[in-house]
Formats: sequence, C-alpha cells, structure tokens
Amino acid sequence: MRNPYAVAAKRRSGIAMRRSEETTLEYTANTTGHTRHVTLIDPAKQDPNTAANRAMIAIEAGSSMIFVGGSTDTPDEVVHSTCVAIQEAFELRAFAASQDPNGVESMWHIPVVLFPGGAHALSPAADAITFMMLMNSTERRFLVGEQIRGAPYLKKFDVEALPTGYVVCAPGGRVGEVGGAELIQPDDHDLVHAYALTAQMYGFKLLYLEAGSGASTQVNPHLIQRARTVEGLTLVVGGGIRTPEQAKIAAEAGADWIVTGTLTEDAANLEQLRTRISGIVDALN
Ligand code: 1GP
Repeated sequence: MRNPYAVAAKRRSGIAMRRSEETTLEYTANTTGHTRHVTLIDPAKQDPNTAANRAMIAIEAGSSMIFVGGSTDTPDEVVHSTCVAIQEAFELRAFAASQDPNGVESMWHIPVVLFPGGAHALSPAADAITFMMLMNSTERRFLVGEQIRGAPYLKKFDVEALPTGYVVCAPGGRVGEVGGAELIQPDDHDLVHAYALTAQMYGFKLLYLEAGSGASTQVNPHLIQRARTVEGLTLVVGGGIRTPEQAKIAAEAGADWIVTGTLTEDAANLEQLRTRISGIVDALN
C-alpha cells in the first residue's frame, strides 16, 4: 500500500503517479526480448526546462527510461526541479496522447529514475532510484554509508529502490576516481563473474557495468558476456557509448539496457539529439 504522505508529496510536486500499475523494477526486468536504451540527464549540465525538452526528444526517438543524476556534487534542489520538469512534461504528453485518436499514451509511461552520486542528489518526484552499492569501491561511504543516509528519505517519500550492484570497469573516469574503485580490467573475466555472483547472492536485481561517463573505451564485451552468465540480474551497461556500432556490441554481448549520457549533453540541438538516439535505438533492435 502506498504511503499517503508520499502520494500527497508527489501530487504537490506535479506528479500524477503515471506508472501506478507496474513497479519500475518490473519494468526494468527484460521481458521485451531486446536491449533497451536509457537516456541519462545530468541536472548539473542543463536547466530543468532544457532537461525536459531533451527527455521528450529521447522518448520520441525510442529511449525507454530516463536516469537523472551523474555528477557527484549536485544539490537536492537542482535534482528535484529537473525531475519535476521531466515528470510534468511527460504528464502533459500522456494527457495529450490520451485525447488524440492516433496518440499512444503508453509511450509516455516512462520511469524517471534517480542515478545518484550520493545521498545528496535525491528527489521525491522520481519514480525510483538505482539504489547502488559501488561494489568495487575501497571506501565504506560508497559501499553502504551514503545508502544509510539516503534510505530514510527514500522511505519517507516512497521512492522505489532498485537494488543495484554498481561495478566500475576501466578506464573508469571520474566515478572510478571519486568512488575509490579498484577498476575491473578488460581481461578480468573471472573477477567480473565473481562480482555478478556476489550481486546475485546479495539479492541485487540490477548489475550496472560502468566504464565512466565520457570514457574513451566502452566496457569490454567479454566482461558483459561473463556477467551475463549469472542468472537473475538485469544487466545495465554504460560509459563511453557514442555510436550505434558500440551500442550493438554491448547489446550482442548481453546487455539488457544501454545507458548514454554524454551524447545527449553535447548534442548541438534537439534534432541532432533525436538523430543520435534513434541511431542507437535502431541498432539495438
Ligand atoms: C555514466 O554510463 C553513463 O554513468 C553514461 O556514460 O556519458 O559516456 O554516455 P556516457
């Protein structure tokens, strides 16, 4: 049963609970038979209105989920206004589609999911959060510390937790540095398998293999293949994916979800963004 306080808080935020029939965890489980695409929006890199416009283009181009987060030091208020702007935009589009005989309302039933750098980057307007253990961090803070700070807040605001094992692979980028990660190297096949098994045994539902935002090379497909052999995990792969060919490599290796962020942030305009995301999504089908 839903927490009435959280429902009221979401309504006050302009969130009309578009996705009440299916949990986000159910949505992320791969029952579609093909790899889906996540658009990552970093609230530190654009204003909320721009974020909402980019998110709408991403969905029109075939993206199936929005992650909000990325930077390590974005304050709550900025994350929250970005989530609200995206939710309101999707709500309006869903309503418009419901009034149009040719409209497809369900295409706007897209979860807006926090992808936090820590317990500071939260919002009650999100549908869910990748509730992550940075499994190969050497720092307690990223293994369990930030999670302990964030959990009461998420409970209070009824933000659904997606239990996620987050594993940073070389080159790792800023998240590898800030997170104190012992990077998984391209030939660490047994090690990534051990991490995947550990994630499964902890009961995590998602395993996110991350090369780092803007990485010069994507996660080695052999690492994805090895992680794929562990059952019961939804496999999310991101970092350094910029072309349809790269997306296809990750999809064929077994990724359930491909995340791209940088290609959205550095698109010259919305039409270029549409072309880029369509190209990636087409390569996954
Ligand atoms: C970062 O995996 C994501 O967490 C996306 O990376 O910015 O390189 O697309 P990019």
